[in-house]
Amino acid sequence: PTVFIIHVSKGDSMSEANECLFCKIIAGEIPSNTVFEDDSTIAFSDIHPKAKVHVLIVPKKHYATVAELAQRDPSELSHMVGIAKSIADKEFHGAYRLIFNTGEDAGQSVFHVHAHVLTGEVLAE
Ligand code: D5M
Repeated sequence: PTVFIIHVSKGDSMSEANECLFCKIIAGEIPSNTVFEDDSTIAFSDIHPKAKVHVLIVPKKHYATVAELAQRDPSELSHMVGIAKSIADKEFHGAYRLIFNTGEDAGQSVFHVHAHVLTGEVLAE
């Protein structure tokens, strides 16, 4: 008999697509207020805004954390930083705060890497 070995490890898009909230947004299965999209990256409004403009920038490929992204796809990380700048240029003369919560104890709740861009107003410290 023919034996098929299907290898799905944690982190593969095949398994994550079924469970990951941001993979579902990227797939269009959950609606979002998209403010930017290209082949590799999407940006949409955070549902619990912590500033006048609060956007999440998300690579379409699933990486759990910014550390994993930096190691496996550094050009995507720098692409995200460029998108943050262009959002802030449009919204608030290029002033913005860029946050990557990393790990549950630092407040990461969605384990698909995302940059929080806070802008649109003067930010408290
Ligand atoms: O950030 C995860 C962020 O994701 C948090 O600020 C809320 C936001 N969030 C959760 N669900 C949605 C949907 N459906 N649309 C938009 N934004 C969402 P973390 O750094 O992982 O805590």
